[in-house]
Amino acid sequence: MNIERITLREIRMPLVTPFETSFGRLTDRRMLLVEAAVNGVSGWGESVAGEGPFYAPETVETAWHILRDFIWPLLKGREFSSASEIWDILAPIRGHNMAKGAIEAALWDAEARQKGLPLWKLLGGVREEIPCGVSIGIKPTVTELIATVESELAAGYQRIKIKIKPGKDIEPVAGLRERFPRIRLMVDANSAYRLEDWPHLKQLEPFYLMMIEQPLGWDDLFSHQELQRKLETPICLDECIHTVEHARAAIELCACRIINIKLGRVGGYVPSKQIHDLCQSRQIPVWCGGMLESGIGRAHNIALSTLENFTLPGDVTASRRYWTEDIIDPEVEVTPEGTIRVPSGPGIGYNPRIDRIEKLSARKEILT
Ligand code: OSB
Ligand code: MG
Repeated sequence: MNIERITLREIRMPLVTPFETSFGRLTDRRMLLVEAAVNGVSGWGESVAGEGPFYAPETVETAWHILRDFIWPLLKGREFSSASEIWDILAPIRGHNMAKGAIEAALWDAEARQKGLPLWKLLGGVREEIPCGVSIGIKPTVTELIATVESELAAGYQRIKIKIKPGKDIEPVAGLRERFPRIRLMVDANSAYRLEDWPHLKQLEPFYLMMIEQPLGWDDLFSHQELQRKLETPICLDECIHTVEHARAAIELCACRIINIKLGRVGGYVPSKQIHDLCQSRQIPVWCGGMLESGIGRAHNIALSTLENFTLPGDVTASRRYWTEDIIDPEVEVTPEGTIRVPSGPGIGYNPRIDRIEKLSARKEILT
């Protein structure tokens, strides 16, 4: 394989409803798309970097810069036999996983298209249908939250995750549990608490949550170990796990009992699979996180979720939950049972709508 050309595009799309987390409120999404032209086919990837460095250190701007000024010079003119080699080729660049993950995923899509295979099969996926959960942003009132949960359950989703932050935690969880005693429920704090808050977090225990996602510092494994010792509820790590080494440390320290894998956060399919395999060997279940992706990133999350140890429902949902009109054809749909049927076409199995993508592009750069 040889990359003829990379096209970077930045698209902007308004969210159907604003999404609030402990680190901010989002009404629009800026997304960097990578199109890689490889021996006559196009592969697509999406960088999940946000507009600001508030979930992780990278931003749309840093990802663009790293892709253009450092990643492309390493890849340009280089012969490789499979996308599985890209992660090692990019090793001289430290960090910048969201930039690396976007191009790596695009090259996996290209390789699968070239071979006429669905990407999930090329990756060794085992599941033709994936279980889906939803992530619900912080709502102004418990009444609104309950109404939202009601409609997501009616749509079929198998588990509910709500975002929490100090002051918006015990009350919404208690309210939901009272109304929905039997649903699979979890919370995500996006690092909004400190270890000293543990007695407060302890108050969540009577609500038998499936897990508490990333309660403490975004890079603080040690405090999560201390907290997990004090809690019965499993801790799931998201932000903290950006390498397989961090995953190993988290598991050995017992800093978590579940890991959320995001392609962008860890740098692509090869590191995702390494973390997946490590977790599987240690009986740590994983699930696929989401970053409010457009259809391109969403399609990649579906492919990733077919790997064997993705046993818990992920934050992988229908296009219409976020977008009035997605950039892929067909859009991602969820069955009444709360699953997504994995597509059988080549590559990611959804077709990028190039006209629409071009129209939405605020910026474009072709690297040759
Ligand atoms: O922590 O999982 C997170 C969105 C943006 C940044 C971080 C997170 C999220 C979500 C959304 O929870 C999940 C989705 O895409 O549906
Ligand atoms: Mg999270």
